[in-house]
Amino acid sequence: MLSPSAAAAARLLPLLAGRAAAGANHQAAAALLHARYATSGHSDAGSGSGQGASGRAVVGLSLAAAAALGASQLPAALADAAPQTEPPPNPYARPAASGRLPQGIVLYQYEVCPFCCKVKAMLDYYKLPYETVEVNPLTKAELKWSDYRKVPVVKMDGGRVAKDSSAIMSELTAELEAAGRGGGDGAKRGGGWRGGGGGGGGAAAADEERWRRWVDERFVRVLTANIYRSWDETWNTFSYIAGQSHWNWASQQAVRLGGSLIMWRVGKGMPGKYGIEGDLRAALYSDVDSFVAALGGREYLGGSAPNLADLSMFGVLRAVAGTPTYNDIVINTKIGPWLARMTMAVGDSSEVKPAPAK
Ligand SMILES: N[C@@H](CCC(=O)N[C@@H](CS)C(=O)NCC(=O)O)C(=O)O
Repeated sequence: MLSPSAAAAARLLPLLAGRAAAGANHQAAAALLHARYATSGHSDAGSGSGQGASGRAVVGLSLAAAAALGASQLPAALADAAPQTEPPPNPYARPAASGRLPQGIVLYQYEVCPFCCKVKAMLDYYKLPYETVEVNPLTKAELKWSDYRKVPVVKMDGGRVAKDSSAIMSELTAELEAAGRGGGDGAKRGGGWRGGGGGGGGAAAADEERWRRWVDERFVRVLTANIYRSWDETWNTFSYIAGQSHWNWASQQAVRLGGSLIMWRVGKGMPGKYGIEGDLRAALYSDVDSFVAALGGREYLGGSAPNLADLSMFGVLRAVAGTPTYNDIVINTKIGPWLARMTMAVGDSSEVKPAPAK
């Protein structure tokens, strides 16, 4: 079994190199996190396969990568995280609304974490302005104030906190609905909910919840296993990630090589651990097409406007945009038209960038 933080690390997708906002230290820290569980006997595959010399080599390499990147927080890297406070038991249920539309939203995130990208898709769609804070995955220094040690975490109204991507989305939706802006159809137009998959109860709500769970519990895993399916793809993924960054050349190469080595190895165990049978790409295409089939001719799962299942799926896919896996999905499945509609519907990011310090 993986420790909770190791298991979560396995779901980081290309976090290891963090696409944009993360500094070089963050990437090195993430590399070490992966190395820790990949070599601790907590095989991601749960196979208990010997880690031995190759494991030590991976650790060595990631340490080298970390050193190249100037990581300064190695001891903290190996300290176990503080006890986690669990999110609500059913993160898919809308909690009671406070009646106040949240202001001053701050999203604590890893740039390419699929769960964080779900929340961003929702914030962008509803045009709720937000700031992001990139969290160091090892020290979690930015989350010092919180007893919950994963991302995403959202702070609103100067103090109110929501944790877990699905719980955050449910809570924000409850507030939007209370303000007459939530749900499926009419959401962006300020109209009421009119039969989308939102909070209206009944079959539509059950369907929305079922697909939200599916994205979290199945699709994220199949997608992750695909990104690290082969050496070539892992390399391409990290080349893309490094290419998106603003790091210097040496840092880019270190992350590219160290990240590829570690995640290629971890990725090999994912199908077994997650119970993904057969060819990984075939499983991915089949999953994507089952989502498209669920549309049943509608524009979105939510009807004529996206619901939370649409936004979750879109956010997770957007987390890997630019990777070979993403391109293959677009080419080999029927998701294209829905993706195009979602891109239009979600529109520009509503992230507010703080003014650069003078
Ligand atoms: N169920 C959670 C999962 C969040 C999660 O696993 N986040 C990962 C990043 S992708 C994380 O914070 N891992 C770091 C750690 O556990 O130390 C959600 O939907 O928000």
